[in-house]
Order: sequence, then structure tokens, then C-alpha cells
Amino acid sequence: MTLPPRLISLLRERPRTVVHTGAGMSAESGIATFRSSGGMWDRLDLMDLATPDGFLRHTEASQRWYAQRMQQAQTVTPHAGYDALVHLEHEMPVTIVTQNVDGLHHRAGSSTVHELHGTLRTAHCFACGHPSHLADATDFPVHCTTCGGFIRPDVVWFGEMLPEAALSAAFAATETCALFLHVGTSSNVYPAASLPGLARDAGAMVVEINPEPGLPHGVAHYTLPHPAGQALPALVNALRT
Ligand code: BV8
Repeated sequence: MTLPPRLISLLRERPRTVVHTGAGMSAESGIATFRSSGGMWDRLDLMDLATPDGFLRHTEASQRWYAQRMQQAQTVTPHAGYDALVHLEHEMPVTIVTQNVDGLHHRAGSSTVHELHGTLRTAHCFACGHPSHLADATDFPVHCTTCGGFIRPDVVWFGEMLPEAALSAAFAATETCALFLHVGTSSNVYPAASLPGLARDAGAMVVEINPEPGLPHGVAHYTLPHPAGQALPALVNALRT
């Protein structure tokens, strides 16, 4: 894979780097994306499963969907692109800002990860907030043992606020980085989708890694139209040659 010379020379300066990842980052680990062809939203109605109202209308279907995703996230293996990001943080300051809820950056061993849309790893009661779990449920709907309410995953649904700590950390890192890698996201969902433009305005080099690039014209300095599992190791290799 040929990398732009200016990207290689910037990498060799060991710049402060933000890696912003979406569902495409986990595609090569076997987790379906949302909007690519054959993605999750092809088969499921987003508003029936990933919104508070949808959850209350379709509680059992939503709980089953999340339990299945939790189990999958625990069994798949982070691919070479995840390992490359762990190597990268040994070479330069790396902050990972992910829209993903599968926890694969943590499992791969990355140390600075901000989960903008929460996590599948934990759950709580929709009614009283009591911490709970959903991954190993066998009987649905799953009720809270404290108040009898319904158990929901600790993800951020549409119409819900993002976790303040993760969001402010993501904006702070984006505003002060020199390299912004925008990996595997269709850039549809806000406020996460505003990050690459913010990075560009703050003077960072913006690089999109996506077989089907989608950033509006003028946001990315460079586009690598390759899968994350190939492009990210290529960046690490460029440091070594
Ligand atoms: C908010 C967690 C403030 C759950 C997700 C009306 C009312 C309320 C809000 C809004 C509204 N209108 C608009 C909004 C804002 C809304 C929004 O942006 N909507 C969009 C649809 C327009 N945002 C929100 O609601 C956010 N909260 O704004 O709060 C507020 C509050 C109240 C009222 C107003 C404002 C909350 C958003 C979080 C939603 N939660 N996930 C779950 O996972 O179940 S979003 C969901 O989509 C995913 O988590 C993911 O984060 C997100 C984006 O998807 P992508 O990651 O980009 O994945 P996608 O499939 O789309 O694309 C994959 C890409 O990978 C493709 O480009 C493909 O080419 C590429 N690819 C494929 N293979 C590879 C690859 N790339 C590299 N390598 C490969 N191998």
C-alpha cells in the first residue's frame, strides 16, 4: 500500500494522534456494520431498537438484540488493525475516540479509549438505574431485581446525551492533535461526525481510512480507500522502514 509522503514524514515526527473509529473498525473482526450493505440497519429498524421509545415499545426484541451483540463482542478477536493501534501508542501519544460499543479497543490493549456511545459490557435498569447485566440472559424480558423495571444496555441511544467526560475528552484531544485518523465510519451520527472537521479547523492532518470514503470534500487531507485491518498496519510499518 502506497502512503502519501507527507503522511509518512508526519508519522515519523511522532505527532499527537487521535484515532476516531466507527463500526467499520470492527468489520474485519466479524461484527456487522450498521449502514454498509448487509449491515445491521438493513435488517432492523433503528428506531425500534436504539431509542428509548423503541426500547419501551419493543423491549424483548431490543434486549435480545443487545444480548446477542454482547455475546458476540466477547467472543470475536480484535484484528491486526487493533493491534497496530496498540503498537502506534508505543511510538507516539495516541487517543482513541470510538463510536463503537463492542469494547474491542480495550480488549486489544489500547490504553486511552473514549467510548462516545457507551458500552455493551455493562447494563442497568431503565427505571431505577440499578446496575445489572444482560449478556447472559436466557429469559426475556429481563427485569430489574430491585424495582422490576426493564434492563437496558449502557449504550447511548438516539436522542440521549453522550457521556460528558468522554465527549469533552474527545473534543479536547481533537482540538490539540496534529494527526487525526478517521477510521471506518459513515460520518452520519452527531456530535461524533463533527470531529474530523474540528480537527481540520484546528490544523491537524486528517486522514480517512475507509473502503467507501464518505467525508465531505475538503475535510480529509488524504484518503486511504482500504480496510482498517490493512491500512493501520501499513502506517506502523511506515514508521519502521
Ligand atoms: C445527541 C449506540 C443531544 C447504540 C449509536 C433528533 C432528535 C435527537 C437527536 C437527533 C435528532 N436528529 C439528529 C440528532 C442527532 C442524532 C444523530 O446524529 N442522528 C443521525 C441519524 C442524523 N444523534 C444523537 O441522538 C446523539 N445524541 O445528539 O444528544 C440531543 C439529545 C436530544 C435531542 C437533541 C440532541 C446520540 C447518537 C448515538 C446513537 N447511538 N450507537 C448501539 O450501538 O446500538 S449510533 C450508531 O451509529 C453506532 O453506534 C455508530 O456509532 C453510529 C454511526 O455508525 P458508524 O459507526 O459510522 O457505522 P456505519 O455502519 O454507519 O458505517 C460503517 C463505515 O465503515 C462505512 O463507511 C463503511 O464504508 C466502513 N467500513 C466497512 N468495512 C470497513 C470499513 N472501514 C474500514 N475498514 C473496514 N474493513
